[in-house]
Amino acid sequence: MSDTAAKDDLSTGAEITWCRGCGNFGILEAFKTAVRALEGRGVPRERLVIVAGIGQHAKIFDYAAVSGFYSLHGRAVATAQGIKLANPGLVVAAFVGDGDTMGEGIEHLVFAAKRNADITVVMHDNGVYALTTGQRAPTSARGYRGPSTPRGSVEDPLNPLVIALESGATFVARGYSGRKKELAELLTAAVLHKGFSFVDVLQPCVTFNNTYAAYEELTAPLEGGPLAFDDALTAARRQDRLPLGVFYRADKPTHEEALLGGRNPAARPSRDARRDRVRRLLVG
Ligand SMILES: Cc1ncc(C[n+]2csc(CCOP(=O)(O)OP(=O)(O)O)c2C)c(N)n1
Ligand code: SF4
Repeated sequence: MSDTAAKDDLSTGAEITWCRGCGNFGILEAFKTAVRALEGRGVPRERLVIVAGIGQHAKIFDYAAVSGFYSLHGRAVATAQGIKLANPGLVVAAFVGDGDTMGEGIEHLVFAAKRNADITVVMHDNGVYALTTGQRAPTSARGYRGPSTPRGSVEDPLNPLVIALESGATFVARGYSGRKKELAELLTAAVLHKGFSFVDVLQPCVTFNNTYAAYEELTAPLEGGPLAFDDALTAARRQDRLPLGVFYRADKPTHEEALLGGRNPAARPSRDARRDRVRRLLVG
């Protein structure tokens, strides 16, 4: 378990306000490792843009020295799509909460996956609305007790992997903040994937939903992944084990390719093209 963050070239100097032992530390560390791995794979950090929602997870934006955009609660996936469409030359990753993306912003996830937007969504899945002090989230287990469900939640949780698969995501993976090396590899592969990537990261919240013991017992590497679609769904539905790895991967044209046909709206036109435009304006 990691409960501090080392100072390095990707640190921002901002005071880290996560609780000691929070799973978000593991995600931050894995992301930094992934940024360095991506630089070795042709993705310089200057081309990388991160987007965050609002919540404990979103503070990763404050703690990782990468360009980006602090979005609204539930709107990080929509913002990430907008950035990618405005400049397809950028590599865009959204860090979202499970409350943020399985609740208020679930429609953005579904449609980004459906259209195969070429972005990566990393969901910090702590099964709770943590920043607002522990209310039940759409991913909270049946029986979860918090301020909004003092007698225990009477609802079953949503399954994020099944939603991503059924919506059309072309890269679907599950990681665990307690396995940082494997998580860094998953994040790297997700960002390199051309198309919509979804990584569900199991993230214990030591204050409101401490799942370390359960995850240590239940998580295990996924065997044989990536799997065929139906097998990926079956593996995603397992409750007796929580497999970790890439469940599904597919090649499909991206939304940006389909919509822009290779054009980059942010690219500066050539000198000749600019001169032609001025001539047309002046001469008609
Ligand atoms: C539109 C809107 N609705 C509600 C809120 C209040 N709010 C801020 S953070 C949060 C919960 C965050 O939970 P989650 O997305 O799971 O992130 P976590 O804090 O657990 O990382 C809520 C409801 C808000 N800021 N904006
Ligand atoms: S409340 Fe939970 S999610 Fe927030 S910093 Fe503390 S342990 Fe992490």
